[in-house]
Amino acid sequence: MSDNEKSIDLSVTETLCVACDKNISTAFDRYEAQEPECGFGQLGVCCRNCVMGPCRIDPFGEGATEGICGANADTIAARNLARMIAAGGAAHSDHGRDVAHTLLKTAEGKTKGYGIKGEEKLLNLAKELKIKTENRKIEEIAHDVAEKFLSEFGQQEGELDLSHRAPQKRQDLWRKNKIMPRGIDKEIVELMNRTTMGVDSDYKNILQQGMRASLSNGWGGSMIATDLQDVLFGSPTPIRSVSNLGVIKEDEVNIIVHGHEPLLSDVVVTASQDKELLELAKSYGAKGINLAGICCTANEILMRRGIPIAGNFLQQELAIITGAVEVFITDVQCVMPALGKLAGCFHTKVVSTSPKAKFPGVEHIEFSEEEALPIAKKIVRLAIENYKNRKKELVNIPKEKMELVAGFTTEYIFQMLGGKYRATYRPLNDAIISGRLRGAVGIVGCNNPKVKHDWAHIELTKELLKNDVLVVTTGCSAIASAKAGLLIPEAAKKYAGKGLQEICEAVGIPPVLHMGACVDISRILTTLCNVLTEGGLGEDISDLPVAAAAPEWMSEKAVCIGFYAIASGIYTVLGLPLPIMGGKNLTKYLTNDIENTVGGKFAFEPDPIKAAKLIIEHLNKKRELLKLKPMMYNK
Ligand code: SF4
Ligand code: MSK
Repeated sequence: MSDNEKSIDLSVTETLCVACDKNISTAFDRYEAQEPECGFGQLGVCCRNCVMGPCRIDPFGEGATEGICGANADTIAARNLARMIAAGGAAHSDHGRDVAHTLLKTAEGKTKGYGIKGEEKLLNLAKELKIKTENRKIEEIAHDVAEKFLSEFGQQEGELDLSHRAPQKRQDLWRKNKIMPRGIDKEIVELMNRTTMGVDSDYKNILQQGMRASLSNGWGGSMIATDLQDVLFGSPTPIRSVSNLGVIKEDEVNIIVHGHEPLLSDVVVTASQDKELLELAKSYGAKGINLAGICCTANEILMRRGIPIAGNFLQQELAIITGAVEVFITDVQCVMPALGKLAGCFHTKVVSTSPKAKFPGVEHIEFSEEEALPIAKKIVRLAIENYKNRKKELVNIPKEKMELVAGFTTEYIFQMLGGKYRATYRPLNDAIISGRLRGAVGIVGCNNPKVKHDWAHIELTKELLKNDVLVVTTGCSAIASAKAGLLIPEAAKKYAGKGLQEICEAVGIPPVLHMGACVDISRILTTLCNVLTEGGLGEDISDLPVAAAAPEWMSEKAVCIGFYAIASGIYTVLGLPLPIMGGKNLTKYLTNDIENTVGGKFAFEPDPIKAAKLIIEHLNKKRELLKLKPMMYNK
């Protein structure tokens, strides 16, 4: 495959040429080295859950039709998939736990570099959790809120508090089908237990627990992460910034943060603006300190502090290949182990910070909440001192960069539509009811070298905009949209159908709303709850003309998200199939029959235009069932 075929982003194809000249391999090359793919793994029919195996099922029925224990293809594929849900849910939920823990320590006055910036959000949360607020210090309230959420990780029975944000009908459906999440860790542990050798072998029963574990993430761990980050760092409001590798500066000390948790990246922002460190940078001949981010930690500090985005998942190695990055800081999730070796070709120091995520050949400076700011300053100082080692002849910074507006939250959409004093979702509901807007779609998820980088995200997004569909986005898809110029209000005129254009112009918003990092998909869920409460669009999430898509997904977290989306009643289209196709009954169940139980189901469609067609048909079907008016402009 030529470099031009690997991405639609010029900054990527240019940097891949540089890598090729220098004989440096990236994920794009390593993907090609893996071909042909292992068919058994791809179809989900390889099991290594015990050492009587590994066992493989022949998808053509010519060899083994069951494992040594008698597990068939559906059981094996369901167990493998369930373990992906458990791992993905564990990642997001552990993120939520860390944030709750930091809030607790901050409330106790035991951290350096944090405060409670989102007091209004905290008070609303306390009210929701029935925690007393009158005549109490804000720290006392924060302490109780953090403790309450921390207790939900180990809770053994009952229901997760935030699941009660779901519409009544949805909650009843979860209870009836025994998928209402009881405790966050409990659901993950039970799923791991059920999928171990000789426990659950009924694929539907396995995925019932899969859904419960996924819901404990979507309406638990992830939602806790989002809400408590807003308490600690403040709720985002729309903010302008810039994206793509062109944000890296030739004459400044460049620091890249990559990973997921803003606990570290937020204090790095503070440290990079420290006067003493700025002076130090100047004394080393740099004009300043330039901080930029990759993946979701980038989305976090973009939304709250306007820090530029250097790129999405498949650009992490490319940032180092620019030759102009002094320090590349990582925390957890989506960090390629390749970075350490790659940095050895340049002056870049990769610094890992989480005790949970160390990398071979990488310097480790351990992060702790108690000493957050001093540690962040130490890392920034390391970057400044490394500036002198930059090799000018190795510097190749692509010029591509694009303006963006990010930071739309559930609360902000409420205010933006109605104005501060009569906050309401009414205009949004009315736009859907009147046929100006067909519906809304969440486009989320990663990049994957199996798909031309960013291509599926952008083609799908543009096709939906053309058809008067409002798009909300998070994660690496949001970054793809940013780089393609879809996150600016002017994009409405260029890409949106007439109805969507009218809405965007009236409210002054882009046609694609950046709602944050992967954990912030929880913001999309709460927005849908508010739309339902506003009235006129049914009683349950599954009634709404909405859908979800992950056109270039790769992570186990995406599997978990997909499951909580369908279990919340949302039709979800994946650009790459789940690795289950060897289990024919299981595949039929997840792409068809499960809709009768939870109102949502999966579809797998690699062609983004065909995926848009499937989604539009789904939105039209929901509009018909709600007896909404025909589309105003775009039939
Ligand atoms: Fe084989 Fe069954 Fe063991 Fe899996 S659990 S490796 S199918 S014997
Ligand atoms: S960072 S999970 S590559 S979206 Fe959230 Fe991007 Fe996927 Fe990681």
